Amino acid sequence: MNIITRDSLLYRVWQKVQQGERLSLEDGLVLFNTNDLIALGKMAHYVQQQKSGDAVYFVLNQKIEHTNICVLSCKFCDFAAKKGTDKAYEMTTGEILSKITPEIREVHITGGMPPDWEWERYIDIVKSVHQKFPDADVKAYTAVEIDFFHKKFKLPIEEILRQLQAAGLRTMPGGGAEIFTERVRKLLFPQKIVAKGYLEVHKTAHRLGIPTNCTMLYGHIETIEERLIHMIKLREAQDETGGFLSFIPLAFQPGDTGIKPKNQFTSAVDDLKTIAVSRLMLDNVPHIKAYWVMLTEEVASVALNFGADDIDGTVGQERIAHDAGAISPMELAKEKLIKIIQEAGKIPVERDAFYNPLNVYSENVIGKIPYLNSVPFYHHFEKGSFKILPVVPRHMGILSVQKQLDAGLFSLMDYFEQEESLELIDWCIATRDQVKSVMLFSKDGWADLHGKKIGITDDTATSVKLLKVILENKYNVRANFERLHRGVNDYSAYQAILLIGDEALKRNKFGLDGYELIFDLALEWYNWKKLPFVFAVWAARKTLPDNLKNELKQDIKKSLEASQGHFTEIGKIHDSRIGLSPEEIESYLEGFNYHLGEREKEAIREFRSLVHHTHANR
Ligand code: V47
Repeated sequence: MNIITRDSLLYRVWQKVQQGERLSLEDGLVLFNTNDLIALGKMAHYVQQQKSGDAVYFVLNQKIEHTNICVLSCKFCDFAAKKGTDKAYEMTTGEILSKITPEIREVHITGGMPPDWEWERYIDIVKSVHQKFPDADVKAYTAVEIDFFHKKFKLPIEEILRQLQAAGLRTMPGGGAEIFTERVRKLLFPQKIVAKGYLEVHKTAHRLGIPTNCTMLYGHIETIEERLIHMIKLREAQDETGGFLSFIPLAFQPGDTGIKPKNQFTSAVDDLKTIAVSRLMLDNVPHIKAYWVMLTEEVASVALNFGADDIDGTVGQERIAHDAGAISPMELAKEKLIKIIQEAGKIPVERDAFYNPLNVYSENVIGKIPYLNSVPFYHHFEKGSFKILPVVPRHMGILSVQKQLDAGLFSLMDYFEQEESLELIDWCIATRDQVKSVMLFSKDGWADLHGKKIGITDDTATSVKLLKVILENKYNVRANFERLHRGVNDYSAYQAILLIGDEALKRNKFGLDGYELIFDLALEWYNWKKLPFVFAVWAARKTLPDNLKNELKQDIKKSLEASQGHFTEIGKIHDSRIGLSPEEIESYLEGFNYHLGEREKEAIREFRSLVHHTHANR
């Protein structure tokens, strides 16, 4: 992509972005200081497109603020009240449940810190919501609240999180980060936990398999440098655990806080810059949220082309921002959210708390597997009539069954299941011998895995089936399988772990602690059958009009031709993300055959018959 700007410093940062290089604090200052807002937005949009394609996510969510009574007195907060005052309120569990309706998919629970609530009451809220609304993911309690529980109830942070998780907590909100520097903390919220405490709570949650969000409150007394320090601290924590799902820059609402004049909101320019800079600095955080409640719908809508790929949700009765004078409505209907996203030229994707796509509101959508081996198909893809939705293979299959996708690179098993409605187009992802990215990390050799527990990736059915076929038919071994969830996992309960995609590629190089043996499933297959293995095939919905099918075929062909012979360039862009050298990436990509030829078709037939005629079919 080409960006024209008269800001030469900005152009230098753009070159780093294109190479996939990590940006420094100094680069961040260049981004904030530029007058070329449009070029900055385009840079962030480029990164956004690489991460999320054309998708913008929203969730049908309900915000619950169970009480505003708070022992803290943070200067920026107009929501909190002291017990016994007119403004103070407390909700019973029954009142909380009465606010949730069956279509809600995420319940976001946060509140003040009252002096007299028992620990059981917090657990009861999570448990009751989870039991009465099992389809709604509970996202509850900020790091500040967790730290408050830890001190008040004298329980270790890990124990608190474990108990909440057992009660039904799925993810955690990012509130309470404010600005990490001590200068700001002392002036605005001296009683709150320090940056280290906030990050420790989140990292502990990540290790337990609870993904979280992270936030930054901006537009009050902080400096630009302090915003960047804040982002860099979050980026470092994410390097350690990978458990942050999204980053939400929260625009300060002055209200009656006295910190700023009542009507002096952040400017739209500052909001858009902050969103764009976050996208560029936080290279390892998957999503950036434009929280319409604090930005207004208008600014949030523009932000969807400035790096943000999430607009939060319907929200339903928000209080924290509105008590401080937010001028946005207190909730938005689903149809309104869809319209905002469509008007921004994006695909509205209704999601769950883990960013799994539930419904896609657009036509001509192509699914894109978010793994390195599919990059040659998409790197030079000129979208024309299509929009691109990155989605892991399993969800591509689910969306296709629901007729919400028109074409894509389907996992082979998903294609088998939908052969009646899908038509193959001439390309695939097939190995020559080894694959390097579908790997079994094991404590035992094949024969000793009999009766053992194997943790398997939740992302695709094909690799899992291949593993079952190899175990049962090649080694006559029956093992027990348990699905891992996306993100951080505790592997200790498993004798072997099946990983795929970039994670497997990384672990293949650096190893997985405790698992000495590493098996390449495609190589196992090749040594056994002397055939390639086809992991994924390009297919389009049979009902897609012929002109669009032809356009798609041309697009794929052109993109693949433009990529082949340029794998080093792709390698340079992706090396830092994957942790492989550009040469290693080049050799990895060269190991694939992308054309669906006769041998690949024979391999598909062989695998299909093994899947159909063996126990592994179950
Ligand atoms: O922690 C308080 C902030 C946060 C004001 O994780 C204020 O998905 C602006 O964290 N002006 C709560 N902000 C909101 C929050 C959040 C919102 C949406 C989604 C998610 C998520 C998290 O609001 C507080 C504080 O940082 N806040 N007062 C104010 N006057």
